[in-house]
Amino acid sequence: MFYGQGQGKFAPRQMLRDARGEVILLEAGMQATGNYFFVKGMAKIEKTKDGKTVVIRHGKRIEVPEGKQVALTGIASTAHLADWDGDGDLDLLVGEIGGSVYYLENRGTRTQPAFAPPEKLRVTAATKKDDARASLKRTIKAFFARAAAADETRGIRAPGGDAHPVAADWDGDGRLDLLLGCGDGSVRLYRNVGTRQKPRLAPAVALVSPGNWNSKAEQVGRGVRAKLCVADFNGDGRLDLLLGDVVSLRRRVQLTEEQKKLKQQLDKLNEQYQKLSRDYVKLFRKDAQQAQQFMQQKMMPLIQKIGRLRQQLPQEDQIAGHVWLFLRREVKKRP
Ligand SMILES: [Ca+2]
Ligand SMILES: [Ca+2]
Ligand SMILES: [Ca+2]
Repeated sequence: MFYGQGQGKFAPRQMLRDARGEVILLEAGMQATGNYFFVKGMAKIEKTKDGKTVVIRHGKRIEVPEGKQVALTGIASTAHLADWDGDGDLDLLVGEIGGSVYYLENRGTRTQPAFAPPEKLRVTAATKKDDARASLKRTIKAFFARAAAADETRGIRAPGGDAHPVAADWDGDGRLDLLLGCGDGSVRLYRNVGTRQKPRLAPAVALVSPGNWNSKAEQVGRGVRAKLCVADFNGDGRLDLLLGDVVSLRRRVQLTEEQKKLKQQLDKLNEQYQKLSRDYVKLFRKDAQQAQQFMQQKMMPLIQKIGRLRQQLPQEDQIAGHVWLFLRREVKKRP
C-alpha cells in the first residue's frame, strides 16, 4: 500500500496487513511439486547448523522438507479495492496466477481497515425463485450462457490463469458485478444476481474474446494477460472498458549473407539447447543437485553463446504491451 499524502505524493510502500496484524499472503498458486518446495512471498533462505534449510518469512520459520530444493516465488497477485458488500467501506479483491479470485472483507472501518481471511469467489447458480421471476426469454438465455460456461461453483477460474478482478456495476442495476481479465487475453463478466450487500455471481459471459501471444508487427492484434480498467472513458454515461495486454511482435527482417550464416548457427545452437533442456528436466526428477551441476556446466555456456550470437543479429521479436479501448454502444430497445 502506498498511502496518498495529497498533491500527487505518496508515503513509502508498506505491506498490507489483515485484521490480526499479519501480512496478507495468499497461499494460492504454485504448490510443492517434484523436487521443488515453493515458498510464496518475500523471504530469506537460511541454513541451520545441522544442514537443514529454513525459510524465514515475515518473522516466521518454515522448514524445507529434506531433499527438496526451495524456490521463492510470487503468484502475480492483482489487487482491486471496492465496496463489495455495500456497507460503506472498501474491501479487497485479489486475483492470482492460478486464475482464482479472493475476497477479503473489510471488517474494520473506512479509515481503519481490518481485512478478514481470504475467501474464494465462486459462481452461485441462480435459485428457482430467480428463474420464476425472470421472463421466459431471459431464462432460456441464462440457460445457454450457463451451459457454455465451465463449472465455477467451487471457485472462479480465469482461462490461462492470471486473474485480474475489477468490480463495477456493468449492467447499471445498482449492484456491483465482477469483471475478470484473464491470462488468455479474454475478459469475462459475472453478473451480480444477488443483492448489493450479498452479491451472488451468475455464470460467466464473455465480454472480450481471447488474444494471442504472437502478433505481426505490421498488423498488431490483441495479446494475452488482460488487465482492466472500467470507466466512462468518453463521458456518455455508459461504462467503457480499457484493456492492457502483452504481446510478442514479429518483424520481418532482411538479413545480409553474413547474418544468414549467423542465423543458421543460432538455429543449431537453439536445437542443442532444446535437447539439453529435455535432459535437464529428466535429470531434475532424479536428482536436483546433479541437475544443478548440469545447468552450470553444460547449459550456461550455451545460453551465453546464444546470447552473444543474438546480439549480432537484428531483433525479430519484440515484447510490447498495448492499451485497447472498448466503447460501450447504445443498446437499442426493441419495440
Ligand atoms: Ca465493504
Ligand atoms: Ca450490476
Ligand atoms: Ca462511455
